[in-house]
Amino acid sequence: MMNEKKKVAIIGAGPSGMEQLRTFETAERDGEQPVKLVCLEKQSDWGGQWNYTWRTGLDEYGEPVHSSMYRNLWSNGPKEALEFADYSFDEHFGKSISSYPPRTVLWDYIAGRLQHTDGRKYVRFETVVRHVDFDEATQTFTVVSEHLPTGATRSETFDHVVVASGHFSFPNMPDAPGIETFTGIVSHAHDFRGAEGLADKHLLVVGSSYSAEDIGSQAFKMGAASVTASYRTNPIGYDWPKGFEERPAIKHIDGNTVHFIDGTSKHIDAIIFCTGYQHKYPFLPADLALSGPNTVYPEGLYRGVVWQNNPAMYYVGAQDQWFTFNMFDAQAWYVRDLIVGRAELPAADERAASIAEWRARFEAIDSVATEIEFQGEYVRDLLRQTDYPEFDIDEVVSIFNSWVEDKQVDIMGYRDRCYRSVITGTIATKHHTPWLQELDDSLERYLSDEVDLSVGSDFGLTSTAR
Ligand code: FAD
Ligand code: NA7
Repeated sequence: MMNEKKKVAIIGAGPSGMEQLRTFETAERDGEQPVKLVCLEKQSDWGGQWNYTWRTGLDEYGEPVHSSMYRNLWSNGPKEALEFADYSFDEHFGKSISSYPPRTVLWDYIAGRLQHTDGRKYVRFETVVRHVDFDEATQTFTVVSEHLPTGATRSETFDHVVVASGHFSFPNMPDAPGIETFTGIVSHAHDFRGAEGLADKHLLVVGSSYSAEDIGSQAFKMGAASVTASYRTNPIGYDWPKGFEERPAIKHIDGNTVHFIDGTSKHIDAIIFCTGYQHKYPFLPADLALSGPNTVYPEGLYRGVVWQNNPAMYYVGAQDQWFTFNMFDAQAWYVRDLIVGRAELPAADERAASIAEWRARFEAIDSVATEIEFQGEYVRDLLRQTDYPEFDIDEVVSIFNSWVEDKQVDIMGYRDRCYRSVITGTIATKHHTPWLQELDDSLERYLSDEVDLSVGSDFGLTSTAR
């Protein structure tokens, strides 16, 4: 019994789950496989959010559709800010590519790191986790899962559970007075799949964060008659092109007329609620489930990954995200090291003190810049605990800050900017077609050498890339 390998379940094979797989796969290549590993993934392929589906609502098995991504989605931040430190874009594509690739290209990159490894053998696809319980007597988790095509259920025990099921899937859908009288289409960003159908329509997006900004921009690109973004707290505040404007909160809706709290009103054909997502883990009992708002330092997680009330359970990717893939890597490396005993878990009171200290720093965040800085410090702290390859976090923070400025300068042109990789030093290649003119988002078109620099904005090289 003493020498038996620990059993570990990873729930979800999105980027976070795949990165957790990578940590054990790396150990295996180094000649050791310290655990018995199973990854349970409800979709038929890996990639999580990046695994696009045309479906909305329920899937072919009646399960809630996971991905909130849309056909024409392009990276909303520079790829240089998320690059894996142990697998560069240059290595994957064999050439320099632009800083803001479309969804298909990023999926290819994420999958590419595991493609030539044994990682996939650990994943049970089309298998949804139904329930997780912890038994105090045996100190093990029971994980009940269902193989969706056959309906076969399975109950297994594990020493550790890594929750990597994402938190941008269950819509936060508020009400609005009179919305039941609205005759156009009402939806949430989770179900948005493409803006072509919004051509010539007057669109209202509710919210003032990434989804409102990007879905509004997609609609503008595809020829919407107008785009209005309604904010609750602060406007997004960019210099929007003609036909794109911001208004405060909705007061009430009367048929196709939307009234705002500043006394103005507007004819609207379609409303998309871009009002964020809930932390929802329907397979977890309350004592194991993270809840609360989408923040860069959720309550109850030591070093952002260890469930304080039961430190045999971990969450990867549970934070709001500036850093993404490189942060998930740092988290996954640390989780692996805790599981295999390379890193030592402090006692409960020490962990509580650390959580309190980070939460105090989190409460002091008062601007976008300090939030980015905070997340950079968080990733740095994790990296110090592991042997994940070092990368220049200060430079990534500076890339994020330039990105924020780029959007202020030209919200419809920021994706044409180029940054320098902090991993390889390579400067991104300017994409052959400006984002606003590019209507083909396929991998093939993106990687083709066709050059069309005659149209669109020419923003040039950013200062950090020089
Ligand atoms: P997810 O990608 O959500 O993956 C979770 C996985 O868990 C899924 O495969 C799901 O099927 C599986 N799962 C869930 N529940 C169960 C269950 N009960 N049983 C089994 N499996 C389960 N990030 C960027 O870096 N750049 C971007 O441009 C960007 N754009 C985004 C745009 C949108 C619209 C959204 C929603 C997110 C975007 N993100 C972006 C953030 C994105 O969430 C992360 O890049 C990344 O996908 C998070 O990885 P994850 O593995 O933590 O979660
Ligand atoms: P976010 O970033 O969580 O933002 C949610 C937005 O919705 C934010 O602007 C909120 O305004 C707004 N919100 C929330 N509730 C309401 C109500 N009741 N009324 C009006 N506005 C509301 O979600 P996103 O979907 O934009 O982004 C999530 C991920 O998807 C992200 O990682 C991206 O990369 C893509 P607030 O400022 O709180 O007043």
